[in-house]
Amino acid sequence: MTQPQFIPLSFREYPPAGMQQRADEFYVEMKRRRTVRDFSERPVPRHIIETCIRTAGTAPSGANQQPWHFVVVSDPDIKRQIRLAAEQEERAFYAGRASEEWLDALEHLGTDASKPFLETAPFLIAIFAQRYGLDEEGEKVKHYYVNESVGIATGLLIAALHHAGLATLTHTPSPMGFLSTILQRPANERPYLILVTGYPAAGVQVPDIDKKSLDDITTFL
Ligand code: IYR
Repeated sequence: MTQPQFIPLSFREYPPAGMQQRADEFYVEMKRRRTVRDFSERPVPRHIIETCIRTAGTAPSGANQQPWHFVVVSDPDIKRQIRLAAEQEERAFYAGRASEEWLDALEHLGTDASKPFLETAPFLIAIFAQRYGLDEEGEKVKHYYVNESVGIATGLLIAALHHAGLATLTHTPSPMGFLSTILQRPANERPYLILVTGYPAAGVQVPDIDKKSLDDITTFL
């Protein structure tokens, strides 16, 4: 075993008032975030996406294995293939694969099997979870807490894109196996979700829903 190496922590402390202000400002910014389902075709510079993915890549992960891969799709032809495959699954979902209970739970969102945003939005970020890693010899390396790790990275990516001034949609057609085929991903990777991003379409409206209160989501002991 090699000895673990340690370096000084780069940590910033703020005076209490500064902490409160930072916490407040971040909350105000994040609560403006809404899932958008209607995107503009306006292009977005690729380096914005690159920086936001770098942010996602700072996420903590099980044993620091960083079990994620981001496939950034802007090619119209590949976007079209994804749209067609996703809509095929969604048609089966809405026409009977989903239970009545599930469809009832979705009703207030007004979603259906039509997914034009998969072609309109300038970028689809397909996020893959690496169920296991591969070492230099191609041997399997066990990965820990894969779902948790990729979920945290995805959360950071959503926050980073929002902070940069872009709208997002977390899209999870189910099943999503077609993504591995279209995007030619290796067998150790499983599609996790598609993060659709770009500018919202002009005049877009969102469902009139709100978030639970602090009391509803918290217990202090
Ligand atoms: N994947 C489907 C259905 C859907 C499921 C959930 I859970 C949502 O929060 C929203 C939609 C679709 O994209 O329409």
